[in-house]
Amino acid sequence: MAKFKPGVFSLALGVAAALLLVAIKWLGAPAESAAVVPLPQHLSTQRGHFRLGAATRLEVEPTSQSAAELLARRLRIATGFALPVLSQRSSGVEDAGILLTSKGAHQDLGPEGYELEVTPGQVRIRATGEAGFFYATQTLLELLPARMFSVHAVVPGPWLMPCVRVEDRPRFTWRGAMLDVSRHFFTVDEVKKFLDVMALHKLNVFHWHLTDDQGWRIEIKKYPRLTQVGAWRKRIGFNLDPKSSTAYGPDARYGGFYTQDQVREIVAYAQERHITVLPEIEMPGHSSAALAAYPQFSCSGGPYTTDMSEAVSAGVYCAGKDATFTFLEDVLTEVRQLFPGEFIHIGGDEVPRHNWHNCPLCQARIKQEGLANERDLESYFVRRIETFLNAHNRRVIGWSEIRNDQLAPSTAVMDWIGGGTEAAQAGHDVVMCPEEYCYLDFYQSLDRSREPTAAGAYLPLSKAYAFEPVPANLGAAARPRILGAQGNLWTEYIPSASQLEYMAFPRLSALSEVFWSPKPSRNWRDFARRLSVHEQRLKQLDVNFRPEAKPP
Ligand code: TNX
Repeated sequence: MAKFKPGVFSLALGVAAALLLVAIKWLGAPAESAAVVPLPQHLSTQRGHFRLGAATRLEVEPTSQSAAELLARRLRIATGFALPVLSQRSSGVEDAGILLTSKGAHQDLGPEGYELEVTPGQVRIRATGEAGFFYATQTLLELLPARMFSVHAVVPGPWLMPCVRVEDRPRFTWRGAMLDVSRHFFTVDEVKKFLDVMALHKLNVFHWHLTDDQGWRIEIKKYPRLTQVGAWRKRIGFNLDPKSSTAYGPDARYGGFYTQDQVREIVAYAQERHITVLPEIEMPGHSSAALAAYPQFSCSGGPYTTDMSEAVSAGVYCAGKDATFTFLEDVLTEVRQLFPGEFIHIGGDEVPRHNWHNCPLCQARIKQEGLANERDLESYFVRRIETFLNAHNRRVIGWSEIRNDQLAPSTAVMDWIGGGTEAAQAGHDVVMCPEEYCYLDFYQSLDRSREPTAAGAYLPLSKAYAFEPVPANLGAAARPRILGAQGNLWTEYIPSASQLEYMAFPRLSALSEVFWSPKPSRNWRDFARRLSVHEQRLKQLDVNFRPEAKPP
């Protein structure tokens, strides 16, 4: 047997290391240099780089124009380059450019899919529609160095992208994030920043929880008291430090609201980023703010208040008065005109039905409609609103509790405490957001002393990443009914935008991958590697994320 010779061994090791270095250089960018979140369906890294420079041109056709213009605007902030966006016919094909074309795009990419090929001479994006072009540009940005996401000033290059071939399309069509602006108010600019970060994660539904017991946040012209009274409370509440928020009016009341012009501005801003805004108007429960303004639509006639420090029961509309339905239909008429999406969310969770038990008008309604009890009255309430919205070509979506045997076939259920499987089996579309995986108001650590006060439970990043939206007990035939899923940000304990970002990221980054990427590609270690790069992007974007990844 040959004797072990340390000199020969270290020589061999040295040669091997040198060969490896040469191989890496020869093969071009190592696979590690592409750290896209959410992970694309297929991504392979090739040799070499594309260098973005002041002379790079963007070549477009009408369907890719808007994505290219947004990209050019974004690139300009960090690079200082004013890249021209030119229609394909007017520019030479040989230019070292970024081409966004539908020519040769596979039809099976679907409306949101894209192909992206980066070679040293050209970046070629193919898609069949506007959303696909937009998502390609989000991936392209993530191929550039993280400092590309600088929001402040021009920073030094070089701007190299590794050569890659990407073929990508989402797993689910509903990839959402819910923001509760009732418990605490967030400004238009804060909402826009949230939308920007959503778009980077290829999320496409912004569920805007606009009304609840503690605040009504959307201007309704026909009922001005909703915002004059319902948008404000005496103090911050929830035992929070009054200084933890800046949402105070000139009279020191706490709260705020969006004018209809501001709502339109946000809807348009979201639309440009391929995000549908889903408005939620809570009913019949969670309605104290509306009832503080218009107590006549409650059973008792009030008083109600938005101020949690006073002992008033949670609000519920009176289901016995026709005037209640006229009021809600008027509100929904204005809401419908502001939001172009297919769905309107009508809440429906946690209805305090005991009020109805003691109300003569509700009891008369039960009798007159041949209903068995208050649970049936709740279904009647949903059905009446459903009929109204369906007649105006809108579909209804509501929380778990709205599920009953008589739901309109087009109504969708948002599962937070179960019922998703049953609803899907009964033929309803379903969006999954079970509390234990999707509630971003839960603690991120078991060491609560080092965390801001949060809702009681615990949802670590790794658990969010392990979420599976399709319920295990759902038969294959009903699986397509699961439209997708979303992360929910309830804000009882989140009084500022920076804390909102701390709770949302990176757990929403993990969820975005659950919603977008193929299930078999889910790999925690690989995600953790990409997250260390992604966190640098979030940092550049001034997002106050909770650091989770080890430095690269
Ligand atoms: C339950 S989730 C609620 C919200 C709270 C949340 C706190 C749902 C439909 N209703 O009103 O904010 O728990 O985690």
